[in-house]
Amino acid sequence: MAMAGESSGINYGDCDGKVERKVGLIYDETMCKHDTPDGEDHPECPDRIRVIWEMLQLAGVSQRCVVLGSSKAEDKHLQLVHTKDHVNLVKTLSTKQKDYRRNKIASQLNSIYLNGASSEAAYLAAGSVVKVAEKVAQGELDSGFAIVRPPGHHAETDEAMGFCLFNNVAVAASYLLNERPDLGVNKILIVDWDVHHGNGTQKMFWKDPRVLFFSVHRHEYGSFYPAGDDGDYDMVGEGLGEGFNINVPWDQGRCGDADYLAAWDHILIPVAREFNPDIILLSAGFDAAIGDPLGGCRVTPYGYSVMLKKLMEFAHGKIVMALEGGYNLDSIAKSSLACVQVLLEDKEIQASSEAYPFESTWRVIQAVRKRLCAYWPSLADELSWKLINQKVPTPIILISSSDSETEDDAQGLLDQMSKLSIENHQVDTARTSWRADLAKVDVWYASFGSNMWKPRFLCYIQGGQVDGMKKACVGSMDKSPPKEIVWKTFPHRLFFGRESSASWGVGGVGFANPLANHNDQIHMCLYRITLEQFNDVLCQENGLNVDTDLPVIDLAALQLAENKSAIIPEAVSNSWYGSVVCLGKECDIPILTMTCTLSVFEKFKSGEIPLRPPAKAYANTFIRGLVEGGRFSAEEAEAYIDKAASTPL
Ligand code: Q9C
Ligand code: ZN
Repeated sequence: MAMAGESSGINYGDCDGKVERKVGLIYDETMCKHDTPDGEDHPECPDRIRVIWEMLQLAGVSQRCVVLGSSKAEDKHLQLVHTKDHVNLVKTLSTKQKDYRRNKIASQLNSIYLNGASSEAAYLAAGSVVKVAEKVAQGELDSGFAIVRPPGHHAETDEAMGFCLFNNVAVAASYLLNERPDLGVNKILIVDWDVHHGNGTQKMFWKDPRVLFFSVHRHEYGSFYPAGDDGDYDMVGEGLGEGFNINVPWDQGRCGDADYLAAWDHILIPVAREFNPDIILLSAGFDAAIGDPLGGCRVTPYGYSVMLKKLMEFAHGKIVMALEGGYNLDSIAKSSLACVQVLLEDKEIQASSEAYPFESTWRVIQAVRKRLCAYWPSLADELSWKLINQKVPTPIILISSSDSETEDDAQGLLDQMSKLSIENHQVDTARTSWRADLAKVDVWYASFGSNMWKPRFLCYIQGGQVDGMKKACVGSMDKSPPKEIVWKTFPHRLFFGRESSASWGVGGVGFANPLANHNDQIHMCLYRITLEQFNDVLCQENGLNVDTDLPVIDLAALQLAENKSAIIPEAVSNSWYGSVVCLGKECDIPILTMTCTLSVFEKFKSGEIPLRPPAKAYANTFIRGLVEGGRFSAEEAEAYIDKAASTPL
């Protein structure tokens, strides 16, 4: 029997018989003892690593990993990146009698607290990252996650700061390069996705071409912690290390999956391909996560999982994750779980949770590419106009967006609107031209609800109202009927929810999980219509006016949906059918469906939004669709609905 503590990861293989990747984990309750001396609340709290560990256990994921005991760092390894004085300072914090001295030291440092357990925790945090890194480099593990605190990336050679005592990741990198030539690690990529700049790590490898340091962080022109110019994009390294330091400094604080993935796709991934690292160390702070009280950004667990997955194509997947920041307990637990699932290679990466990068994101990405293209030729090409203009704001959206929480936003909105009236001419041109363009492109609209009944769907094309509907549809501008109809099944989950809807009254209506799952099956009726018509259907489904100046889904958005499998156009992002999911292709034409966004799906799942059996009239229409389409007998159709309505998500 496996003992608690050292090594429980036995490779049973999964049901397909393929052997799982060996993923190492280190967690040690001793690191929870580092706390504020007076018991005051602090965001960098002991529960941070506890909740992560508990989540991995609850999800049954830690049981599939190789769990290692923690280790204390050796002084000589710490001194590869820190001064002797700094190491001694942290070491001598430990003795009980020195409360007063500890508080005095802490008060002289920037954003540091200390108690009697801080020293031991700092030694364990650094030593644990070293241990995982050694085992991954050695090949004993495929990858690993050191769930440690205190964090490390702000700690400088001779100074603790920003909740960090030793620079855990830097110690591990330096250990591999300088102490273990036998392991053959000559090039290390350090990726720092903590929302703060990894100032300590940057300085430690500033002139070292063996370490490519990449940090993406809030910067806001030097006002965000740690304030100053260090995190700017023109800090590229010096001497032999010139070009081996890459900063992506966000200039505003609301970045999410789309922004981070844009930085991945257009900076980090092409550079990583050129650099070709032997191993990747990940300063995995989760304070850019949605809900983080310090970060303010909006990266979802899905976003983190995609960022990580994209890194796994390098260094034979040798990735060492080390926890840095992250202060929303729920967010860091979920994000960590998503990442470990990726390391175990058992998570399907599907769908997206956000529409488009901010305009400022493209500005930053372009500035970084320009500054670094001399060192990394893959950054030299100009980004296409189409790519950076994929945002589709219309005046209607801006007004209906519930997102204008700050004065800043309100001002931005006003600015945009005044611009619109000045540039009215342009808007008029757009109004007349987009329809003609999109009328030339065909898509399959895949319906899974009442629209499977053709007469009901035709209300969205020709206008009108069938039996059971509480209100009429205006129809599309182009009233031509669908060119073709086919039926197919897809691996998505059908469910019914909401208290009531405008079209059907009291009771649920149909949704599909925006994410695919091979255990699920949904029946869909595919109508071949033009992209212009699809826009009008999407607007009607979401209660928007079809007479918009700009399309909700233009060609660039269609392209994006095809690549990313799902997008959330801003115009419908707050509506029930706010996510457009691309299910694949049929005869080389993209199949699009519309359903709720992933975040709304999560609310259905948690019960925050009610699951409800379908409204009577809705169910009847739904059944007629399946029966008249030749898919099912009436009994089978009813059973299909009953099952979807009674199985929990
Ligand atoms: N006005 C990490 O995430 N904030 N450190 C201090 C002072 C410090 C964050 C604000 C934030 C440190 C590892
Ligand atoms: Zn941070």
